[in-house]
Amino acid sequence: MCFVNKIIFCEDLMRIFLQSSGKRRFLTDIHKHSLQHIIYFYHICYMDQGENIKSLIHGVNHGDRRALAKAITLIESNRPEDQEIKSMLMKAARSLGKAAVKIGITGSPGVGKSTFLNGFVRMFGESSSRIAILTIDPSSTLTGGSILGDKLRMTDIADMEQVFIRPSPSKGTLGGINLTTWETVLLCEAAGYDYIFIETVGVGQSEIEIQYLVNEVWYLTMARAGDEVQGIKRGILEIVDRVIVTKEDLNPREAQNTAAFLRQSLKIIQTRPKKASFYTLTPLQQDTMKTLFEDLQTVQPHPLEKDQLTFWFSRGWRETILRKIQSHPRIQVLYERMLSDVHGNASDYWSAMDHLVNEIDDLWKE
Ligand SMILES: Nc1nc2c(ncn2[C@@H]2O[C@H](COP(=O)(O)OP(=O)(O)O)[C@@H](O)[C@H]2O)c(=O)[nH]1
Ligand SMILES: [Mg+2]
Repeated sequence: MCFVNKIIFCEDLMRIFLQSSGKRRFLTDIHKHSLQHIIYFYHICYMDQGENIKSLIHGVNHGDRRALAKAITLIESNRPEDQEIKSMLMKAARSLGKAAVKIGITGSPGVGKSTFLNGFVRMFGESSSRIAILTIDPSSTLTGGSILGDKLRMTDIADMEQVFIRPSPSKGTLGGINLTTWETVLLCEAAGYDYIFIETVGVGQSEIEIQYLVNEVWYLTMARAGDEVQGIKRGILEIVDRVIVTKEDLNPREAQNTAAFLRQSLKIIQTRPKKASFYTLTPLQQDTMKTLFEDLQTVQPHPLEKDQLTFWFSRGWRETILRKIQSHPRIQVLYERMLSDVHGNASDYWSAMDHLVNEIDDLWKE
């Protein structure tokens, strides 16, 4: 049976199951999932959830990459009905594994982040270290999917036994770091990965927010002329732990100049005691990355700091409240009505907002 037929067969099977048990909730979304995911959701839906989570988490904890992939797929679900099982999964994962060395790789699109990871991670070679690479899927509205090549650039390491590569959806957030990315990191730690590299899209908020997810931020930049160096955003320079000037092969002298200029700038910008380290290298040539690789060995794994956890806690809280309010049927109906009134000039924006807030107040009192 070909793949499409299998999907159709599975869909029919699911339809019968769903209709017979009155659970229709997956019907509309069914076509979005691959065969594997359809079967997986069937399991989640119809088998004892506690048992399911137990076996899934057992797989994750014992290095089963498919179980890890499935667990990540589950936490990526936005469906309200999946939130409970998602929370069961994360509670179970929390007590497992150990802290990994977490590195954020940031820098403008095209600077060479994916190429760098491909070359750098290959240097782990036969070592026993296990490495997870999370790339924020740039298929967001922000980049229009123009830089979809992350995984393509990592062909040298994609088949390495100890490497797990996973694109993470940006979910429309500017720059793409979101709660799911944090939860994915926790799952990778539960799976016992020693190193977790997170490649950001390199634009928008993600450049700054990556600091809440990792032990170190590595900023990749290219050799630039003097004026262009001045254009580098101050925000990123304040938080960066290592500055890496890539594509040294194209113009070694300019690469050195860029590094020197940035070193001077950082002396003024960075107020903390530990200043950033500097490297100029060519991701396509392994020998240029040796020093950085040796320096990585001195980085100790540790869990996120209090201020990092505060960031995720407050973001999670905001999202939870929002979901709760937005999903209330009365709010949903009123929202649609208010929006249409504003479109049709029957109401102004401020009065519409007043109505919505009053409705929330009423719900609050009930
Ligand atoms: N000459 C040269 N080209 C490079 C180097 N590193 C990356 N590139 C090229 O730069 C382009 C963008 O690289 P990519 O890794 O996709 O950048 P990303 O968007 O930051 O992930 C690709 O065409 C790479 O082949 C390098 O060290 N030297
Ligand atoms: Mg990339």
